[in-house]
Amino acid sequence: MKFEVKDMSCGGCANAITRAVTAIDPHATLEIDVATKVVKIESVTESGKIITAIEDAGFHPTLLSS
Ligand SMILES: [Cu+2]
Repeated sequence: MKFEVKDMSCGGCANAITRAVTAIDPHATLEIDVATKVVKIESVTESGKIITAIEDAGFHPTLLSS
């Protein structure tokens, strides 16, 4: 699935998002582009739970495609 996270501005944000997602799915793989603010996530976890995890880390993701 693919998200836009507009309030992700640096590598620290990217790390926080990676930690949040891998905390709920240790097998998730993330591909993050801070410049375009796009986060691609490979995970069997439903998108709603991924969104909640990223929001709990303090960010506001928008689902672009699932
Ligand atoms: Cu940051």
